[in-house]
Amino acid sequence: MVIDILTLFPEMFAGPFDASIIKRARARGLLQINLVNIRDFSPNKHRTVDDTPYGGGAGMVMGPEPIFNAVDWLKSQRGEPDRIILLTPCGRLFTQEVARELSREKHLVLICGHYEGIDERVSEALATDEISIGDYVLTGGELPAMVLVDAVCRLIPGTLGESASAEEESFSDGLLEYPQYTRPREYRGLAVPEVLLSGHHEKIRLWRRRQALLRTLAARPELLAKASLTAEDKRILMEVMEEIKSLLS
Ligand code: 4F9
Repeated sequence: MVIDILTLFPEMFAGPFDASIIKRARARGLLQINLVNIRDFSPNKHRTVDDTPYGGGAGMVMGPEPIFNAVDWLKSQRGEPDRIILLTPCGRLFTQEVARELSREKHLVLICGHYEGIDERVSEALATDEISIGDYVLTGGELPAMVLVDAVCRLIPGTLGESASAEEESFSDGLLEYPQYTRPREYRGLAVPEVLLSGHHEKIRLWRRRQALLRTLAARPELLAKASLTAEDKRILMEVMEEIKSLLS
């Protein structure tokens, strides 16, 4: 996959993209990240990229020309991208499902805005998608772009290596993950649950599933309502409800 990132601050991306899974994916040629400095496409000799808003108001607005020019240049280099994504609080919420959808594409362009906002014509006539990573205001779209690249990268076949599977993890079945433990068996008086030391694979599987269901019910009940539960899941939840009833009687 090729990901072109348009930003006024390419230096922000150095750390996160040069470590761990993303570093390995790039080294293996599974992911090519290309940082494009929007300022290089300014239409004037002062290299400005922003201006005061029409109609008045505080702050500066990023103008359309540098962003349209940068995308035109990218298209001339590599052809039409699959998606041109603007990171903005006005976008649709980024979820694991959106990450999965984007991981099937070959070529993404991400546009990171800054200042008080971006000229509306970028979303009107250039972007194919607008994505928000959550309901908070940041100083720019750079951190959201990094979040998107991280979540998408690990879904590209081959990036996680032999041992790990993206499908076994949180959200793949709509539930939170069960608790994990490693050595030592007891730490500061805190013991590892006995069942995990038993070697009884079926008991362990059932315990983990129950924990995942209980955790999701307690912390994120709205996820449980949306999850695709098996007959076994429903039986486990019924048992839990019976246990709660007997506690209250
Ligand atoms: C973008 C916040 C995407 C959340 C961009 C200020 C942003 C954002 N998700 N905030 N510029």
